[in-house]
Amino acid sequence: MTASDTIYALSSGAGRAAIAVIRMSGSHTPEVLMRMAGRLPTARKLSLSAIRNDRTGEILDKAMVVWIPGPGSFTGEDCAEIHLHGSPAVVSAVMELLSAQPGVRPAEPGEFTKRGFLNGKMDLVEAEGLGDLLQARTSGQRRQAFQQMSGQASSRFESWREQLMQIRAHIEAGVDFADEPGVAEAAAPAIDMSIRTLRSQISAELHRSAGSELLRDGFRVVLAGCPNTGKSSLLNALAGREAAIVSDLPGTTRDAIEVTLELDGMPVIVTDTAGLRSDVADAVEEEGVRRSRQHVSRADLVVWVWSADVIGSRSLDSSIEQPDMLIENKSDLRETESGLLRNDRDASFRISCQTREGIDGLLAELVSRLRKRFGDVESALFVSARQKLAAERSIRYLNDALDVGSENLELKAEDIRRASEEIARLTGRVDVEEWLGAIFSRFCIGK
Ligand SMILES: Nc1nc2c(ncn2[C@@H]2O[C@H](COP(=O)(O)OP(=O)(O)O)[C@@H](O)[C@H]2O)c(=O)[nH]1
Ligand SMILES: [Mg+2]
Repeated sequence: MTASDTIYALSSGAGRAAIAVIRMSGSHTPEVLMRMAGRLPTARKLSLSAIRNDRTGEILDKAMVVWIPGPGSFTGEDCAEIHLHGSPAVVSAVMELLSAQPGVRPAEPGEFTKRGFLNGKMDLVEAEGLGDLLQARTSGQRRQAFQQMSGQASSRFESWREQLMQIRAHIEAGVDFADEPGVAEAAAPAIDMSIRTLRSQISAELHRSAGSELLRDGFRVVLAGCPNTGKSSLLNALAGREAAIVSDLPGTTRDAIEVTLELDGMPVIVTDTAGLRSDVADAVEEEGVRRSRQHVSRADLVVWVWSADVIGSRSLDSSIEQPDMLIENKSDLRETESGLLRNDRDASFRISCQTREGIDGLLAELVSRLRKRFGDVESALFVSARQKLAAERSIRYLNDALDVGSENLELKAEDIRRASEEIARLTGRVDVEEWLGAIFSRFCIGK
Protein backbone atom coordinates (compact mmCIF):
# COMPACT_ATOMS: atom_id res chain seq x y z
CA MET A 1 0.00 0.00 0.00
CA THR A 2 1.68 3.15 -1.15
CA ALA A 3 0.54 6.72 -1.50
CA SER A 4 0.48 6.18 -5.24
CA ASP A 5 -2.38 3.72 -4.91
CA THR A 6 -5.64 5.11 -6.12
CA ILE A 7 -8.18 4.84 -3.35
CA TYR A 8 -11.96 4.82 -3.36
CA ALA A 9 -14.70 4.74 -0.76
CA LEU A 10 -18.36 5.29 -0.22
CA SER A 11 -18.30 8.78 1.25
CA SER A 12 -22.00 9.07 1.98
CA GLY A 13 -23.69 7.10 4.74
CA ALA A 14 -24.31 3.39 4.36
CA GLY A 15 -27.80 2.05 3.75
CA ARG A 16 -30.61 3.03 1.42
CA ALA A 17 -30.63 6.70 0.41
CA ALA A 18 -31.61 8.88 -2.53
CA ILE A 19 -28.00 9.42 -3.54
CA ALA A 20 -24.76 7.65 -2.69
CA VAL A 21 -21.42 9.32 -3.31
CA ILE A 22 -18.35 7.29 -4.16
CA ARG A 23 -15.13 9.17 -4.05
CA MET A 24 -11.82 8.35 -5.69
CA SER A 25 -8.34 9.83 -5.37
CA GLY A 26 -5.01 9.02 -6.98
CA SER A 27 -3.17 8.96 -10.25
CA HIS A 28 -5.30 6.23 -11.85
CA THR A 29 -8.47 8.27 -11.45
CA PRO A 30 -8.69 9.67 -15.01
CA GLU A 31 -8.19 6.31 -16.75
CA VAL A 32 -10.68 4.59 -14.41
CA LEU A 33 -13.22 7.33 -15.09
CA MET A 34 -12.71 6.98 -18.82
CA ARG A 35 -13.25 3.25 -18.61
CA MET A 36 -16.37 3.53 -16.46
CA ALA A 37 -18.01 6.66 -17.83
CA GLY A 38 -16.68 6.37 -21.37
CA ARG A 39 -15.02 9.79 -21.28
CA LEU A 40 -13.30 12.26 -19.02
CA PRO A 41 -15.94 14.88 -18.24
CA THR A 42 -15.23 18.61 -18.16
CA ALA A 43 -13.26 19.28 -15.01
CA ARG A 44 -15.17 20.50 -11.95
CA LYS A 45 -18.58 20.24 -13.61
CA LEU A 46 -21.21 17.69 -12.68
CA SER A 47 -22.21 15.74 -15.75
CA LEU A 48 -24.60 12.88 -16.31
CA SER A 49 -22.91 9.66 -17.40
CA ALA A 50 -23.81 6.03 -17.79
CA ILE A 51 -21.57 3.97 -15.51
CA ARG A 52 -20.61 0.86 -17.39
CA ASN A 53 -18.91 -2.38 -16.43
CA ASP A 54 -15.95 -2.19 -18.82
CA ARG A 55 -15.74 -5.98 -19.12
CA THR A 56 -19.36 -6.91 -19.74
CA GLY A 57 -20.60 -3.61 -21.14
CA GLU A 58 -23.53 -3.66 -18.73
CA ILE A 59 -24.78 -0.25 -17.59
CA LEU A 60 -24.79 -0.26 -13.79
CA ASP A 61 -26.39 3.14 -13.23
CA LYS A 62 -26.79 6.62 -14.62
CA ALA A 63 -24.83 8.89 -12.35
CA MET A 64 -23.68 12.45 -11.90
CA VAL A 65 -19.92 12.43 -12.21
CA VAL A 66 -17.44 15.13 -11.34
CA TRP A 67 -13.77 15.04 -12.25
CA ILE A 68 -11.48 17.17 -10.10
CA PRO A 69 -7.90 17.17 -11.37
CA GLY A 70 -5.09 17.63 -8.84
CA PRO A 71 -3.57 19.61 -7.29
CA GLY A 72 -6.68 21.76 -6.87
CA SER A 73 -8.63 19.00 -5.11
CA PHE A 74 -9.30 18.12 -1.48
CA THR A 75 -6.48 15.56 -1.43
CA GLY A 76 -4.22 17.43 -3.84
CA GLU A 77 -4.40 14.41 -6.18
CA ASP A 78 -6.57 13.64 -9.18
CA CYS A 79 -10.02 13.01 -7.74
CA ALA A 80 -13.50 12.08 -8.85
CA GLU A 81 -16.90 11.75 -7.28
CA ILE A 82 -19.63 9.53 -8.62
CA HIS A 83 -23.13 10.38 -7.39
CA LEU A 84 -25.11 7.19 -7.81
CA HIS A 85 -28.66 6.20 -7.04
CA GLY A 86 -28.35 5.29 -3.41
CA SER A 87 -29.40 1.66 -3.33
CA PRO A 88 -27.08 -0.89 -1.71
CA ALA A 89 -27.17 -2.97 -4.94
CA VAL A 90 -26.00 -0.09 -7.14
CA VAL A 91 -23.32 0.91 -4.66
CA SER A 92 -21.91 -2.59 -4.28
CA ALA A 93 -21.87 -3.15 -8.06
CA VAL A 94 -19.86 0.03 -8.60
CA MET A 95 -17.57 -0.70 -5.66
CA GLU A 96 -16.89 -4.17 -7.08
CA LEU A 97 -16.11 -2.67 -10.45
CA LEU A 98 -13.68 -0.22 -8.86
CA SER A 99 -11.87 -2.86 -6.85
CA ALA A 100 -11.31 -4.82 -10.08
CA GLN A 101 -9.37 -1.90 -11.58
CA PRO A 102 -5.57 -2.22 -11.47
CA GLY A 103 -3.83 0.01 -8.91
CA VAL A 104 -7.10 0.81 -7.16
CA ARG A 105 -8.03 -0.21 -3.62
CA PRO A 106 -10.51 0.71 -0.87
CA ALA A 107 -9.48 3.66 1.29
CA GLU A 108 -8.61 3.39 4.96
CA PRO A 109 -10.40 5.57 7.50
CA GLY A 110 -9.37 9.21 7.09
CA GLU A 111 -7.08 8.42 4.18
CA PHE A 112 -8.45 11.13 1.88
CA THR A 113 -7.89 13.75 4.58
CA LYS A 114 -4.47 12.35 5.42
CA ARG A 115 -3.44 12.67 1.77
CA GLY A 116 -4.74 16.25 1.84
CA PHE A 117 -2.56 16.94 4.88
CA LEU A 118 0.52 15.24 3.41
CA ASN A 119 0.05 17.22 0.18
CA GLY A 120 -0.12 20.50 2.09
CA LYS A 121 -3.82 21.14 1.45
CA MET A 122 -4.49 21.66 5.15
CA ASP A 123 -2.53 21.67 8.35
CA LEU A 124 -3.00 19.36 11.31
CA VAL A 125 -5.24 21.72 13.25
CA GLU A 126 -7.53 22.06 10.25
CA ALA A 127 -7.58 18.28 9.79
CA GLU A 128 -8.43 17.79 13.47
CA GLY A 129 -11.15 20.42 13.15
CA LEU A 130 -12.59 18.61 10.16
CA GLY A 131 -12.63 15.36 12.18
CA ASP A 132 -14.44 17.14 15.00
CA LEU A 133 -16.88 18.76 12.59
CA LEU A 134 -17.81 15.37 11.18
CA GLN A 135 -18.46 14.09 14.68
CA ALA A 136 -20.21 17.21 15.96
CA ARG A 137 -23.60 16.49 17.46
CA THR A 138 -24.41 19.85 18.99
CA SER A 139 -24.27 23.42 17.71
CA GLY A 140 -21.54 24.28 20.22
CA GLN A 141 -19.38 21.44 18.94
CA ARG A 142 -20.03 22.53 15.37
CA ARG A 143 -18.89 26.10 16.05
CA GLN A 144 -15.76 25.01 17.86
CA ALA A 145 -14.84 22.53 15.14
CA PHE A 146 -15.50 25.01 12.36
CA GLN A 147 -13.15 27.54 13.90
CA GLN A 148 -10.38 24.95 13.87
CA MET A 149 -11.19 23.62 10.42
CA SER A 150 -11.40 27.00 8.75
CA GLY A 151 -7.87 27.98 9.70
CA GLN A 152 -8.70 30.68 12.26
CA ALA A 153 -6.83 28.83 14.99
CA SER A 154 -3.96 27.97 12.65
CA SER A 155 -3.34 31.58 11.72
CA ARG A 156 -3.11 32.48 15.40
CA PHE A 157 -0.53 29.71 15.93
CA GLU A 158 1.34 30.79 12.85
CA SER A 159 1.58 34.36 14.09
CA TRP A 160 3.03 33.14 17.39
CA ARG A 161 5.59 31.10 15.51
CA GLU A 162 6.59 34.12 13.46
CA GLN A 163 6.95 36.25 16.58
CA LEU A 164 9.17 33.59 18.12
CA MET A 165 11.33 33.53 15.02
CA GLN A 166 11.72 37.30 15.26
CA ILE A 167 12.65 37.08 18.92
CA ARG A 168 15.20 34.43 18.08
CA ALA A 169 16.66 36.54 15.30
CA HIS A 170 16.87 39.42 17.74
CA ILE A 171 18.77 37.26 20.26
CA GLU A 172 21.10 35.89 17.62
CA ALA A 173 21.94 39.40 16.50
CA GLY A 174 23.09 39.92 20.11
CA VAL A 175 25.22 36.77 19.89
CA ASP A 176 27.02 38.24 16.88
CA PHE A 177 27.89 41.34 18.88
CA ALA A 178 28.90 39.35 21.96
CA ASP A 179 32.44 40.76 21.83
CA GLU A 180 31.28 44.34 21.93
CA PRO A 181 30.59 45.29 25.51
CA GLY A 182 27.10 46.50 26.39
CA VAL A 183 25.27 45.59 23.16
CA ALA A 184 23.68 42.35 24.42
CA GLU A 185 22.80 43.91 27.78
CA ALA A 186 21.11 46.82 26.05
CA ALA A 187 18.89 44.55 23.95
CA ALA A 188 17.98 42.15 26.79
CA PRO A 189 15.04 44.03 28.38
CA ALA A 190 13.20 44.42 25.06
CA ILE A 191 13.73 40.74 24.24
CA ASP A 192 12.48 39.58 27.63
CA MET A 193 9.51 41.89 27.33
CA SER A 194 8.43 40.34 24.05
CA ILE A 195 8.90 36.84 25.46
CA ARG A 196 6.71 37.76 28.41
CA THR A 197 4.01 39.24 26.20
CA LEU A 198 3.86 36.13 24.07
CA ARG A 199 3.89 33.88 27.11
CA SER A 200 0.93 35.67 28.63
CA GLN A 201 -1.00 35.44 25.35
CA ILE A 202 -0.47 31.69 25.12
CA SER A 203 -1.32 31.08 28.76
CA ALA A 204 -4.44 33.26 28.56
CA GLU A 205 -5.64 31.14 25.64
CA LEU A 206 -4.81 27.95 27.54
CA HIS A 207 -6.80 29.23 30.48
CA ARG A 208 -9.74 30.12 28.27
CA SER A 209 -9.61 26.65 26.72
CA ALA A 210 -9.89 24.89 30.07
CA GLY A 211 -13.33 23.45 29.39
CA SER A 212 -12.90 22.70 25.72
CA GLU A 213 -12.69 18.94 26.22
CA LEU A 214 -16.07 19.16 27.91
CA LEU A 215 -17.53 20.48 24.70
CA ARG A 216 -15.88 17.74 22.70
CA ASP A 217 -16.61 14.85 25.05
CA GLY A 218 -19.80 15.96 26.80
CA PHE A 219 -20.61 17.09 30.32
CA ARG A 220 -21.38 14.18 32.64
CA VAL A 221 -24.42 14.44 34.88
CA VAL A 222 -24.96 11.44 37.13
CA LEU A 223 -28.29 10.74 38.82
CA ALA A 224 -27.70 8.93 42.08
CA GLY A 225 -29.93 8.03 44.98
CA CYS A 226 -31.58 5.24 46.91
CA PRO A 227 -33.66 2.66 45.04
CA ASN A 228 -37.17 3.72 44.03
CA THR A 229 -36.75 7.48 44.43
CA GLY A 230 -37.41 8.02 40.70
CA LYS A 231 -33.96 8.31 39.10
CA SER A 232 -34.98 6.34 36.04
CA SER A 233 -38.19 8.38 35.83
CA LEU A 234 -36.12 11.55 35.94
CA LEU A 235 -33.80 10.33 33.20
CA ASN A 236 -36.83 9.62 31.03
CA ALA A 237 -38.34 13.02 31.85
CA LEU A 238 -35.10 14.77 30.87
CA ALA A 239 -34.66 12.69 27.74
CA GLY A 240 -38.32 13.06 26.75
CA ARG A 241 -38.54 9.32 26.06
CA GLU A 242 -38.62 6.00 27.85
CA ALA A 243 -34.88 5.33 27.89
CA ALA A 244 -34.81 3.53 31.23
CA ILE A 245 -37.15 0.99 32.81
CA VAL A 246 -39.28 2.49 35.56
CA SER A 247 -40.65 0.11 38.16
CA ASP A 248 -41.84 0.13 41.74
CA LEU A 249 -39.59 -2.85 42.42
CA PRO A 250 -36.48 -1.55 44.18
CA GLY A 251 -33.25 -2.53 42.42
CA THR A 252 -34.73 -2.55 38.90
CA THR A 253 -31.89 -0.54 37.37
CA ARG A 254 -28.92 -2.90 37.47
CA ASP A 255 -26.56 -1.15 35.10
CA ALA A 256 -26.00 2.49 34.27
CA ILE A 257 -27.98 3.89 31.36
CA GLU A 258 -26.66 6.88 29.47
CA VAL A 259 -28.62 9.37 27.43
CA THR A 260 -26.97 12.18 25.51
CA LEU A 261 -28.91 15.43 25.46
CA GLU A 262 -28.20 18.73 23.79
CA LEU A 263 -28.86 21.55 26.22
CA ASP A 264 -28.41 25.01 24.75
CA GLY A 265 -25.90 23.66 22.22
CA MET A 266 -23.89 21.80 24.83
CA PRO A 267 -23.58 18.01 24.90
CA VAL A 268 -24.73 16.54 28.20
CA ILE A 269 -24.49 12.86 29.06
CA VAL A 270 -27.02 12.00 31.74
CA THR A 271 -26.40 8.70 33.51
CA ASP A 272 -29.07 6.84 35.44
CA THR A 273 -27.49 4.55 37.98
CA ALA A 274 -28.52 1.60 40.08
CA GLY A 275 -29.96 2.70 43.41
CA LEU A 276 -27.38 2.91 46.16
CA ARG A 277 -28.18 0.69 49.11
CA SER A 278 -26.11 -1.57 51.28
CA ASP A 279 -28.55 -4.50 51.60
CA VAL A 280 -28.37 -5.55 47.94
CA ALA A 281 -30.55 -8.43 46.74
CA ASP A 282 -27.87 -10.31 44.76
CA ALA A 283 -24.42 -10.18 43.23
CA VAL A 284 -25.70 -8.46 40.06
CA GLU A 285 -27.19 -5.61 42.07
CA GLU A 286 -24.01 -5.41 44.13
CA GLU A 287 -22.02 -4.96 40.93
CA GLY A 288 -24.56 -2.32 39.82
CA VAL A 289 -24.00 -0.41 43.05
CA ARG A 290 -20.24 -0.61 42.59
CA ARG A 291 -20.61 0.83 39.08
CA SER A 292 -22.92 3.57 40.35
CA ARG A 293 -20.27 4.74 42.78
CA GLN A 294 -17.71 4.65 39.98
CA HIS A 295 -19.95 6.85 37.81
CA VAL A 296 -20.43 9.27 40.69
CA SER A 297 -16.67 9.58 41.11
CA ARG A 298 -16.22 10.49 37.44
CA ALA A 299 -19.18 12.88 37.17
CA ASP A 300 -18.94 16.56 36.34
CA LEU A 301 -22.17 17.10 38.23
CA VAL A 302 -23.72 14.78 40.80
CA VAL A 303 -27.46 14.90 41.43
CA TRP A 304 -28.86 13.19 44.51
CA VAL A 305 -32.48 12.18 44.03
CA TRP A 306 -34.63 11.43 47.06
CA SER A 307 -38.32 11.11 47.73
CA ALA A 308 -40.44 11.35 50.84
CA ASP A 309 -41.97 7.90 50.32
CA VAL A 310 -38.59 6.16 50.46
CA ILE A 311 -37.63 6.31 54.10
CA GLY A 312 -34.12 7.57 54.77
CA SER A 313 -33.50 8.43 51.10
CA ARG A 314 -32.48 11.99 51.83
CA SER A 315 -29.34 10.74 53.59
CA LEU A 316 -26.47 10.65 51.16
CA ASP A 317 -24.57 7.52 50.25
CA SER A 318 -21.16 7.33 51.90
CA SER A 319 -19.49 7.76 48.50
CA ILE A 320 -20.97 11.26 48.08
CA GLU A 321 -19.74 14.11 50.18
CA GLN A 322 -21.78 16.93 48.76
CA PRO A 323 -23.99 16.57 45.67
CA ASP A 324 -24.13 19.48 43.24
CA MET A 325 -27.90 19.26 43.26
CA LEU A 326 -30.31 17.77 45.73
CA ILE A 327 -33.62 16.84 44.18
CA GLU A 328 -36.74 15.81 45.99
CA ASN A 329 -38.90 13.85 43.58
CA LYS A 330 -42.58 12.88 43.79
CA SER A 331 -43.72 16.32 44.92
CA ASP A 332 -47.21 15.24 43.85
CA LEU A 333 -47.31 13.01 46.92
CA ARG A 334 -46.82 15.93 49.26
CA GLU A 335 -48.78 19.13 49.77
CA THR A 336 -45.72 21.35 49.44
CA GLU A 337 -44.63 23.82 46.82
CA SER A 338 -42.59 22.55 43.86
CA GLY A 339 -39.71 24.22 42.10
CA LEU A 340 -36.33 25.51 43.02
CA LEU A 341 -35.93 25.95 46.73
CA ARG A 342 -33.24 28.57 46.86
CA ASN A 343 -30.64 27.25 49.16
CA ASP A 344 -27.18 28.40 48.23
CA ARG A 345 -25.44 25.41 49.67
CA ASP A 346 -26.98 22.65 47.60
CA ALA A 347 -29.57 24.14 45.19
CA SER A 348 -32.44 21.95 46.27
CA PHE A 349 -35.24 21.19 43.88
CA ARG A 350 -38.64 19.72 44.38
CA ILE A 351 -40.04 18.07 41.28
CA SER A 352 -42.50 15.47 40.13
CA CYS A 353 -41.64 13.19 37.27
CA GLN A 354 -45.26 12.14 37.20
CA THR A 355 -46.78 15.60 36.69
CA ARG A 356 -43.57 17.11 35.19
CA GLU A 357 -43.86 19.84 37.74
CA GLY A 358 -40.51 21.54 38.28
CA ILE A 359 -38.80 19.71 35.38
CA ASP A 360 -38.52 22.80 33.16
CA GLY A 361 -37.10 24.79 36.06
CA LEU A 362 -34.58 22.01 36.66
CA LEU A 363 -33.54 22.06 33.00
CA ALA A 364 -33.13 25.85 33.13
CA GLU A 365 -30.94 25.54 36.21
CA LEU A 366 -28.85 22.85 34.50
CA VAL A 367 -28.36 25.10 31.46
CA SER A 368 -27.25 28.03 33.59
CA ARG A 369 -24.76 25.83 35.43
CA LEU A 370 -23.48 24.43 32.15
CA ARG A 371 -23.06 27.95 30.76
CA LYS A 372 -20.94 28.82 33.78
CA ARG A 373 -18.80 25.74 33.42
CA PHE A 374 -18.46 25.87 29.64
CA GLY A 375 -17.89 29.62 29.57
CA ASP A 376 -17.11 30.62 26.01
CA VAL A 377 -15.37 27.36 25.14
CA GLU A 378 -17.04 27.40 21.75
CA SER A 379 -14.37 29.88 20.75
CA ALA A 380 -11.56 28.17 22.68
CA LEU A 381 -8.31 28.14 20.76
CA PHE A 382 -6.91 24.85 22.05
CA VAL A 383 -9.38 22.02 21.72
CA SER A 384 -7.47 18.78 22.06
CA ALA A 385 -5.11 17.31 24.63
CA ARG A 386 -2.46 17.27 21.89
CA GLN A 387 -2.77 20.99 21.32
CA LYS A 388 -2.77 21.82 25.02
CA LEU A 389 0.32 19.72 25.58
CA ALA A 390 2.20 21.60 22.86
CA ALA A 391 1.09 24.95 24.30
CA GLU A 392 2.15 23.97 27.82
CA ARG A 393 5.54 22.83 26.58
CA SER A 394 6.12 26.03 24.68
CA ILE A 395 5.29 28.03 27.82
CA ARG A 396 7.82 25.95 29.73
CA TYR A 397 10.53 26.78 27.18
CA LEU A 398 9.60 30.46 27.32
CA ASN A 399 10.01 30.34 31.10
CA ASP A 400 13.41 28.70 30.64
CA ALA A 401 14.37 31.43 28.17
CA LEU A 402 13.40 34.11 30.69
CA ASP A 403 15.51 32.43 33.38
CA VAL A 404 18.62 32.65 31.21
CA GLY A 405 20.62 35.82 31.72
CA SER A 406 21.86 38.03 28.91
CA GLU A 407 25.37 36.62 29.30
CA ASN A 408 24.14 33.32 27.90
CA LEU A 409 22.43 34.31 24.69
CA GLU A 410 23.02 31.03 22.87
CA LEU A 411 21.05 29.18 25.55
CA LYS A 412 18.25 31.72 25.37
CA ALA A 413 18.07 31.35 21.60
CA GLU A 414 17.91 27.58 21.97
CA ASP A 415 14.97 27.81 24.41
CA ILE A 416 13.14 30.07 21.99
CA ARG A 417 13.84 27.64 19.17
CA ARG A 418 12.33 24.84 21.24
CA ALA A 419 9.28 26.94 22.11
CA SER A 420 8.68 27.72 18.46
CA GLU A 421 9.11 24.06 17.57
CA GLU A 422 6.28 23.23 19.96
CA ILE A 423 4.06 25.84 18.30
CA ALA A 424 5.04 24.45 14.89
CA ARG A 425 4.04 21.01 16.13
CA LEU A 426 0.51 22.31 16.61
CA THR A 427 -0.09 22.79 12.93
CA GLY A 428 2.05 19.82 11.96
CA ARG A 429 4.99 21.78 10.54
CA VAL A 430 7.46 19.60 12.44
CA ASP A 431 7.56 15.88 13.09
CA VAL A 432 4.12 14.83 14.06
CA GLU A 433 4.33 11.25 12.84
CA GLU A 434 3.28 9.98 16.29
CA TRP A 435 -0.03 11.87 16.09
CA LEU A 436 -1.02 11.02 12.56
CA GLY A 437 -2.42 7.57 13.34
CA ALA A 438 -4.46 8.86 16.26
CA ILE A 439 -5.86 11.81 14.34
CA PHE A 440 -6.77 10.20 11.05
CA SER A 441 -8.09 6.90 12.35
CA ARG A 442 -10.93 8.84 14.03
CA PHE A 443 -12.33 9.67 10.62
CA CYS A 444 -14.75 7.44 8.84
CA ILE A 445 -13.78 5.66 5.67
CA GLY A 446 -14.44 7.98 2.74
CA LYS A 447 -13.17 11.15 4.40
N1 LIG B 1 -46.15 9.63 42.57
C1 LIG B 1 -45.01 9.63 41.91
N2 LIG B 1 -44.38 8.47 41.65
C2 LIG B 1 -43.21 8.49 40.99
C3 LIG B 1 -42.61 9.70 40.55
N3 LIG B 1 -41.45 9.41 39.94
C4 LIG B 1 -41.32 8.07 39.97
N4 LIG B 1 -42.37 7.51 40.60
C5 LIG B 1 -42.58 6.07 40.86
O1 LIG B 1 -41.61 5.59 41.74
C6 LIG B 1 -41.26 4.26 41.42
C7 LIG B 1 -39.77 4.15 41.21
O2 LIG B 1 -39.40 4.88 40.05
P1 LIG B 1 -38.04 4.63 39.29
O3 LIG B 1 -37.89 5.72 38.32
O4 LIG B 1 -37.97 3.25 38.76
O5 LIG B 1 -37.02 4.82 40.49
P2 LIG B 1 -35.49 4.44 40.57
O6 LIG B 1 -35.41 3.14 41.25
O7 LIG B 1 -34.89 5.51 41.42
O8 LIG B 1 -34.93 4.42 39.19
C8 LIG B 1 -42.07 3.90 40.18
O9 LIG B 1 -43.20 3.21 40.57
C9 LIG B 1 -42.45 5.25 39.59
O10 LIG B 1 -43.63 5.22 38.85
C10 LIG B 1 -43.31 10.92 40.86
O11 LIG B 1 -42.89 12.03 40.53
N5 LIG B 1 -44.47 10.82 41.53
MG1 LIG C 1 -33.94 2.95 38.27
